[in-house]
Amino acid sequence: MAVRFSSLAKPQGTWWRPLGRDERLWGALAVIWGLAMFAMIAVIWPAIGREQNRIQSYRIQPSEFAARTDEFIQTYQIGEVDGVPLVAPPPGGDVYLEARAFAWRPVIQLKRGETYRFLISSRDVQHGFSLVMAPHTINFQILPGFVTVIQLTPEDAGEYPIVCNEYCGLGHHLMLGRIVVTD
Ligand SMILES: [Cu+2]
Repeated sequence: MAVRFSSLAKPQGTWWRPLGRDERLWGALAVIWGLAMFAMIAVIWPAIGREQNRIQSYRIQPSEFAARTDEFIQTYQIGEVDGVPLVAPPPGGDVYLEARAFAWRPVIQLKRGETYRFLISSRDVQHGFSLVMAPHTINFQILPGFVTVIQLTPEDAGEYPIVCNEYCGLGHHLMLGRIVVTD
């Protein structure tokens, strides 16, 4: 004798409700809009956006990066700001920026309209690098053992904070770096 109602038996007929016309329409719109947003991020903004930055990263030992930062500071230091070395690298040159709990070093002075290659890494734990400096809006993670390389061309003179936006410990909220752009 056949079991007519059992969780093990296949239900008879069309047990599921077919999608209605409205559901199909909204489903299609959601898929189309999802693809449109994907295209914006992957194609449209990289093609027309001024703030885009090509981020590269390489492996490096934290001690090696610290040594290069020391050398960079010794070569181009012009002063001190609140106990942190102030460094003015030559236009077109490399800039080393090291994050550690809970500070950035050095303070960097740039010339407006010149392009610099920034090499950024962490000495200890994961930090975040967040900088809003026209035409750039930049936000990424900084990991010990990796150096992140970006190009920056400041458009306007002024002082710009570098914010650590990755919680890195009790002093996280104090972790502010600085870029000074001069004419
Ligand atoms: Cu941090």
